[in-house]
Amino acid sequence: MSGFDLTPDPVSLQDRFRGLMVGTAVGDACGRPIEGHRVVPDSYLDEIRNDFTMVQYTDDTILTMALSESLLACDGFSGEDMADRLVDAWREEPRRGYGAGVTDWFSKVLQGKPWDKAAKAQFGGSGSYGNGGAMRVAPVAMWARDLDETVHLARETAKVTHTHPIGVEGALIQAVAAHHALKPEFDPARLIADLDDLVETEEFRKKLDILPSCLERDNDERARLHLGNWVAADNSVVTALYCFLLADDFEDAIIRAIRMGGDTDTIGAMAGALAGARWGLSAIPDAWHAVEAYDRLVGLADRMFERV
Ligand code: AR6
Ligand code: MG
Repeated sequence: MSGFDLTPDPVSLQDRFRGLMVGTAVGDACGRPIEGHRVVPDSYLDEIRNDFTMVQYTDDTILTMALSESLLACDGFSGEDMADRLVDAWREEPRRGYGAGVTDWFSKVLQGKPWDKAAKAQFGGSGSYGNGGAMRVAPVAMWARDLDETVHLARETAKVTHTHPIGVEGALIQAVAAHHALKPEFDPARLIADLDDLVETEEFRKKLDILPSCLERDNDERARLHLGNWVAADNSVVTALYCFLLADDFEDAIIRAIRMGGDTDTIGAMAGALAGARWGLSAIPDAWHAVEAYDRLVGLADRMFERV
C-alpha cells in the first residue's frame, strides 16, 4: 500500500522522482568547478545558465546512486550491503572529491575492519560531522512510505559512515525536506514544523531558529554568515534548504546554491535534490540534461517509482 498522496498533481510523482535524482547531479556538477571559492563571480553563474559544460559530478552523486542501488537490491536498508557499495564506488573512482575522513573509512573497511566500528572510530571516536550523510540521503524519501520511515532510514544510512549526532541529523533534515518536496502540495510551514519537532542538536536548533529571518531578508551574505557554507553538516544542510525555500524554480535554486560559495558541489547537490523533487525533471532546463550518467539516474528513479 503506497504512503504517497496520489491526489491529482500537475507534476507527476515519476517526474518528481526523476527530478530528485537528476537534480542532485546537476547541482553537484554545477558546483564542482568552483568548490572552495568564497566568492562566485556572476560570469560563472552566467556560464552555468547559458553554456552548460560542467557535466561531471562528484562523490555526492556517486554515493546517492550507490545508496539507491542498495535500497533496491536489498528491498530496504542493509548496512552491510550499503557499506560494500560505498566502498566499491570509491575503489572504482577514488578521485571524485571525497572527504579525508571518509577516505580513511573506505581504506579501513577495505582492509577488513567492520563498517560500523570503522564509522564510530572516525575522528578519535567522535564520528564524522561532515555533510556526507546528508548529500546522498534524498532517495530515502522516495523509498520510505511515510515520515517516520524517512527519518529512520535517514539515520541508519547516515550512520554507515557518519555517527556524530550532527552528521546524522544533517541527513535527517535533508531527508525530511525531500519527503515534503515530493508532496503534491508542498507546504514549507509543515516542513519547518516537522524539523522543529525532530531536530535535537543545539547546533541545528540554532540554524533552524535563524532560518525564518534569513528567508525573510533574502540576503545571501547574511545567510552565508548565519547558516554557513562549508563541509560540516551544520554549516551546509540548512543553507541548501534556505536556497530551495527561496527559489522560484529549479534553475533559481541551483543558482542560489552555487552563489553561496564554499562547499558548492554539496550545497548544490542538496538544493538540487529538493528542487528536482518539487518541480520535477520536466522543470530542469534541457541543457542540464547533459549531466553525466543521466540515463542511470533516471533509471534508478524509475525503479523506485515502480514500487509506489
Ligand atoms: N572532527 C573534526 N573534523 C571533522 C569531524 C570531526 N568529528 N567530522 C568531520 N570533520 P568526511 P564527508 C571535517 O571526511 O562528510 C566532499 O567534498 C573534516 O575536515 O567524513 O563525506 C563532499 O563533496 C573532514 O575531512 O567526509 C562533501 O562536500 C570533513 O569534515 C564533503 O567532502 C568532511 O568529513 C563531505 O565529506
Ligand atoms: Mg562532492
